[in-house]
Amino acid sequence: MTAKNTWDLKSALEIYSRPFNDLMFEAQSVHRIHHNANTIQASTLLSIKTGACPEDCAYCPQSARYDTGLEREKLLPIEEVREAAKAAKELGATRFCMGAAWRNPTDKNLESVIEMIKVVQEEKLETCVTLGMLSDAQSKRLASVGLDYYNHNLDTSPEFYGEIITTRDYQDRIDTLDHVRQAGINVCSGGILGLGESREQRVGLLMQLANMDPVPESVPINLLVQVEGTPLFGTDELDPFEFVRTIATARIMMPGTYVRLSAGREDMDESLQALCFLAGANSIFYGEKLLTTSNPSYQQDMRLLERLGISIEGAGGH
Ligand code: SAM
Ligand code: DTB
Ligand code: SF4
Repeated sequence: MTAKNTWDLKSALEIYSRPFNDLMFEAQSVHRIHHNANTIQASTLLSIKTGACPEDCAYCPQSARYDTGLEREKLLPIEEVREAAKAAKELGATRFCMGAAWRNPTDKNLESVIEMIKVVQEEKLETCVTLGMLSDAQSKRLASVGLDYYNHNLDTSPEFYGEIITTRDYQDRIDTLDHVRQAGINVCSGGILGLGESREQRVGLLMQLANMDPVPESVPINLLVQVEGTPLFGTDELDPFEFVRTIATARIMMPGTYVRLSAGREDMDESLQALCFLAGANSIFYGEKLLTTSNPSYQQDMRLLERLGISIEGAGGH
């Protein structure tokens, strides 16, 4: 048993604010103790229910409250899930993550998703779903079918959270993560940067994640994809070095965790992505689409990884 982490804002901020080269050196040193420095994990995303979400997350193109021109869709037919899983496997992804624009799934919704999880398992991929809030019983039901990961993000620090989402509170998110953890499912939880938050608030998010007991196995760090029609469209762009600092600090605070360079890679050039890997990011979303917005193409990513000498973990033949 390892002791629970008790990071405070002062010590976490001290790390985050070091001279850039010192921070990068420390992050890379920690990274090498806990991970292979030249491999990354790759997950492919599929939106199984798109749009018309009742929540008001100010960054999200899928909220029914904002006119983003998104077509609302019913639950995806199971054969489309199978095809997408096969294609992801073929291209070298090892985990398949299905997302639904729900506040929470009904028990009937959950059974439909379970059929999809089984189809993905048949393709010998790890499974992850992100469906909104979950009850204790629903988490146990997902665990009983062997779901590997549940994604539910804290998104930002508790202090800034109310500026971004009003339809559910921070504690609701923590409760869902507790249910998932108690059920024995691996936890994937992270956040978004570039929402207009302060440096303290970026560090505040990392503190919340790093002080969880145990720490999430997977921490996605998204850069806001600005979508016209959402309240955050037009927000001042985040200094890219602040993004890299957040990744490096996450690596130092959560040494054994997979830190995922998530949404927003399309808006980053390749040198910036390489800096993120150097800072300790060791996972990506791989595939031409995130949930509703675009991601770099397979060819672009393959070329980048080849140029950097990075390979995808566990991808047979790749
Ligand atoms: N509805 C579920 C929920 O909110 O938990 C699952 C899907 S939701 C789209 C998953 C996560 O995607 C959000 O928590 C947020 O961190 C991220 N996300 C959504 N829109 C984004 C955007 N425009 N840019 C970056 N990340 C985004
Ligand atoms: C996460 O942290 N990022 C992914 C996944 N978990 C579900 C979603 C990113 C969504 C970006 C906006 C979109 O494509 O709709
Ligand atoms: Fe709905 Fe999830 Fe988007 Fe929030 S982030 S509006 S809960 S789909």
